[in-house]
Amino acid sequence: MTRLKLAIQKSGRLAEESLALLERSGLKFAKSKDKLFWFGETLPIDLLLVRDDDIPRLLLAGVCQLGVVGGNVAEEKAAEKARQNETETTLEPLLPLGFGRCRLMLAAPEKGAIRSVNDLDGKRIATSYPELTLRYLKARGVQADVVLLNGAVEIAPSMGSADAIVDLVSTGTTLRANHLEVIDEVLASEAGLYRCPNPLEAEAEALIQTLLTRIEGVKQAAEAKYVMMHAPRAKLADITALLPGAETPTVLELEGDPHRVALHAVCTEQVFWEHLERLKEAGASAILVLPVEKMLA
Ligand code: PRT
Ligand code: ZN
Repeated sequence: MTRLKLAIQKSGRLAEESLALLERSGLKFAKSKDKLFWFGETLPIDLLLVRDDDIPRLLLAGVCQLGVVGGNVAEEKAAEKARQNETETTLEPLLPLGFGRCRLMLAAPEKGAIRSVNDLDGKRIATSYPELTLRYLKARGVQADVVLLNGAVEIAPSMGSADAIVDLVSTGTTLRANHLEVIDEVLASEAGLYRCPNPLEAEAEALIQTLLTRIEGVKQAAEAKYVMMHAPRAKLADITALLPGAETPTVLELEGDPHRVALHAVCTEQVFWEHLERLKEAGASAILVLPVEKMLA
């Protein structure tokens, strides 16, 4: 019987949401005491809980077939492989997951001499992402020294050990606290489901497809709403056009009222108050918006 191993971050920014997504996709695990290996009880997919930086290597080595990791970490590994001319072994993203969003940014001291990437010639850049930084500089024809730091990158300029940094930013608070400002974006990142590069036997590939379909369903359902309302029969086309991401709605008779109908539709995009206000203006009433728990298109 084929079993797959899926690696997720053990603890950190991606850990909770990775596990929650898998659980919403119907995966249940027998949790072991050491918290490193959890046996999959509902699908033959076991969990490996590791440091996020280890995930690309585990996938490339075929120890795990699947992994949830930030695009920044996956791309850093891919850039390293590409530089070593091992392009045939890059990591393949299967699906972006919509959480862990951040941006890898070039930043420099506020109101300093560095205003653009072109001011970096001969300068020192501190980063935990040397490969992505080198790739970025090379693409712009800039020659700078890349200083590898595995933490506290943001203090390097004030310590005098670098002129600029390339670091992850989400809210920007860390940059502001260190009197740094963004000069340019190097990479936009979010968590993704990645797979090992080598093809697997048919049963394993089918299992990956099952997981993908479920995760896609969970992602869609997270935004989807079931919308119900009463509407003038004459306004059906107008009202349908106002529903965000809706397919053909279901139309039901309203007992004793030939001019109005009940309209039900699944909206696959977010439904805001503005949408409801416009529906009301178009003649709809008794509008209800319900959450959708699961979807299988
Ligand atoms: O122990 P392990 O190695 O598994 O974890 P880790 O400490 O390496 O990673 P962790 O948990 O901090 O981050 C895991 C992943 O979350 C990263 O690889 C990114 O894909 C994603 N992510 C999203 C972030 C951020 N947002 C983020 N803001 N990772 C790090 N940061 C840091 C950033 O490095 C900087 O120090 O947060 C600081 C900036 O945040 P703001 O909000 O002040 O801008
Ligand atoms: Zn890490």
